[in-house]
Amino acid sequence: MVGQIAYIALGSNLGERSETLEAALAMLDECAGISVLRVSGMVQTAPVGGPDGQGDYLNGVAEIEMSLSPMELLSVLQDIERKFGRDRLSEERWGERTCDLDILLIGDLVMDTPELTIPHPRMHQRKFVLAPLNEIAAEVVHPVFDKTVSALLADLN
Ligand code: A4P
Ligand code: MG
Repeated sequence: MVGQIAYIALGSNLGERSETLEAALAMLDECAGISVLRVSGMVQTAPVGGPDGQGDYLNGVAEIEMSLSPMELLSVLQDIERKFGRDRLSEERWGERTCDLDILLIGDLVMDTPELTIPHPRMHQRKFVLAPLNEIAAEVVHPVFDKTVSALLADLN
């Protein structure tokens, strides 16, 4: 495949978290036009924002190669989330969820539309994203801040 490299954040804080994320990665790799190249370790993290009382997350990051458009990738990710029973209409913002798949980076693309903002607008503020991303993409440069992932993580610490 001649494609673009993208990074996907995975999160789950409901149900069988580890099994869910493994299955989501397998589904992603099965999609036409997507290959999962590398996956970080999955780390347990305390919930950031959202209502009180939700459980800890498992978070990780995957590197993929893809020949899809950004919107096609978003719709593939949302299809997978739905297979794990996510129902956005009944969810609170930042509330608990079985499977959250967010696009962090797509090459050095910068875009901001109502449906899709790339790079992910909160990735640089979040250790639960930057720590696993740093494991597999420390030298990748954030195209808006013009800093590597490892530098963004150092700024947070
Ligand atoms: N959207 C825009 N840009 C993107 C993008 N780059 N990737 C739109 C994916 N989606 C993007 O997403 C809401 C809408 O964002 C989508 O319809 C899409 O068109 P969503 O997944 O339905 O909702 P969400 O994830 O709850 O919202 P949001 O605001 O993206 O949440 P965050 O900021 O991702 O935070 N704490 C820990 N420890 N670990 C976590 O994983 N996650 C969140 C969610 C909060 N606290 C957490 C964690
Ligand atoms: Mg999301």
